[in-house]
Amino acid sequence: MKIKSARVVVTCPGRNFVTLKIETDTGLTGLGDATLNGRELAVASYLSDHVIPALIGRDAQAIEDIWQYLYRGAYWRRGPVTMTAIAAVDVALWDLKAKQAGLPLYQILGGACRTGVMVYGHANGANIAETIEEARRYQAMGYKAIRLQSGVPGLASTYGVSTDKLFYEPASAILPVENLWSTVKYLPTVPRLFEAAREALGWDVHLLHDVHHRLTPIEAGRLGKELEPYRPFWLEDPTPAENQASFRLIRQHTTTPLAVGEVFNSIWDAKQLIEEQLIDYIRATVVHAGGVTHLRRIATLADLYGVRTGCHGATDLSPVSMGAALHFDLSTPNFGIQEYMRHTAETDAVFPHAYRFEAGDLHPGDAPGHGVSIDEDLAAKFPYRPASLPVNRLEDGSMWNW
Ligand code: GCO
Ligand code: MG
Repeated sequence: MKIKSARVVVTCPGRNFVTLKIETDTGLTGLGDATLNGRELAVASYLSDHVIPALIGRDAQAIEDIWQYLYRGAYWRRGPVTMTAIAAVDVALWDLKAKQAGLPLYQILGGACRTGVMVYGHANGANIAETIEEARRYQAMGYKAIRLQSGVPGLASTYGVSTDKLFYEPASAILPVENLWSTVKYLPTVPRLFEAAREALGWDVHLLHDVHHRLTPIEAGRLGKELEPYRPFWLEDPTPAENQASFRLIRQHTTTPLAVGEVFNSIWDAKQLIEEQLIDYIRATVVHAGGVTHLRRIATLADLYGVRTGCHGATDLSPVSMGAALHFDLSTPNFGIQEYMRHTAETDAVFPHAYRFEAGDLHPGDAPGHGVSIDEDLAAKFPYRPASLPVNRLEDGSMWNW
């Protein structure tokens, strides 16, 4: 089975998605997601200008060799653009291999080792009461795990709070919107939110929270400690993770489980965090961390150290990524949880898929491959629209992490 052609499809059914479609001489096609929020065209160019020409004529079954060719063969290794492009090729090739075998991808990856993939949904509101009302809606839909994000008194906006409750989308204007941040205002609100949530929702539901890289390590230690009585499932991205050793400081102060890595693109970003057991969940995803091939390597390392997976699954990851992630989740022994932000009806129509939600779990379905396709005629009706993620400033005007 040789690669005959490949092309990049950019579409915007509500938000931008970049998809790689690989066609083989046997007539089979494979799909990979190449979406990098706010940097879509950089990956599209990397694929069209540098990767696709090198793929034509190769054996589509040689997934590992092609991965090594694109990774080792690029003198300028790693980085989100390169690794997202490699991921798109990798996922499309796994899709092809499973289709060729006539099996759902999870069977090729070793078979199911659980009955379903536990997911968490996003409850958010302008204040604590609204967030809890949302969380009740998620509970009623059957979710076993819910992320709580609430507005902060005194701040006009904050990460994770949106008007459109099911489809949070932070990328908007052509140039980044500027948000204002205050750690002093934020810090006391989270324990209050969790206290109110436990009172209203009980203890039978997992509760999560995303700090979105905004604290210093010692502030993160304090927040983790203050949340301990409410038994959070995890505290996510408490601080930026370029300095992996800084998580030692957080660990010294709290037993609240930590989840990190949605922005990671390689095993090297997480090596120390995993080997020193500084985190509990690794958030790397198929699309931004080099595909199924590389994510499996990260998960295998994590398994040695008792770290479980908790793959990123925001709406900027296309249904193709969600499909591939679910096959990975179902067949990975140290799976922990999968993030699941629902896509809009337009997005679901452009990407028909076999996965389904049932009683708090997602299941990838049993269609051959990863089970997600693209309706290219419909995709063409939604042309690309430039959009950027916001930036953050402190109240004195200095730049901060968004
Ligand atoms: C999450 C993430 C997202 C990111 C988004 C950026 O935990 O789901 O933090 O909401 O902000 O994916 O593109
Ligand atoms: Mg996050």
